[in-house]
Amino acid sequence: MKAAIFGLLVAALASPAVASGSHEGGHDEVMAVGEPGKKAAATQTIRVTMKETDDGQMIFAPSEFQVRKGQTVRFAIMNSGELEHEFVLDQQEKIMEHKAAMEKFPDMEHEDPNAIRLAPGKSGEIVWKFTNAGAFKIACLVPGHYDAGMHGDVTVAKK
Ligand SMILES: [Cu+2]
Repeated sequence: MKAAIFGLLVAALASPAVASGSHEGGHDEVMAVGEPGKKAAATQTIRVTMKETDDGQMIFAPSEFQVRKGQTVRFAIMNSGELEHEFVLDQQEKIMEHKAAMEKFPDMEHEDPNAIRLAPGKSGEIVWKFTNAGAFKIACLVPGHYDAGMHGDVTVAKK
């Protein structure tokens, strides 16, 4: 239900032409970045830490990732900061739509399979299958965090 509401908010922020289209629900939507993976199929675990730095930045460490098309990856994500953070994996365009929605509706919650929100000191995971080659992003879309440096790049090689 929350995901459905988020979909509507995103559609409302998009151009009118798109808003009348096929954005409702979102669960059956094919994502360019891939699809939820099966843990047993994961061939690699990538550990990612989310935190604030002493000089006022917010970061993912590491923030650059190389994977291959068809690969299933387990992201083991740890929030070692003092603020709540999230890890959202998507294509750049969707990240920016989502960022705008979060700035408008900061209390919005969502439960998408490509995202996880973690309280300070908590850890979690996303198992993801990359089905397309290309350049994708990870980002924290808590308002202000992206602009404080909280984003990274995922490059998916053809094979
Ligand atoms: Cu954050």
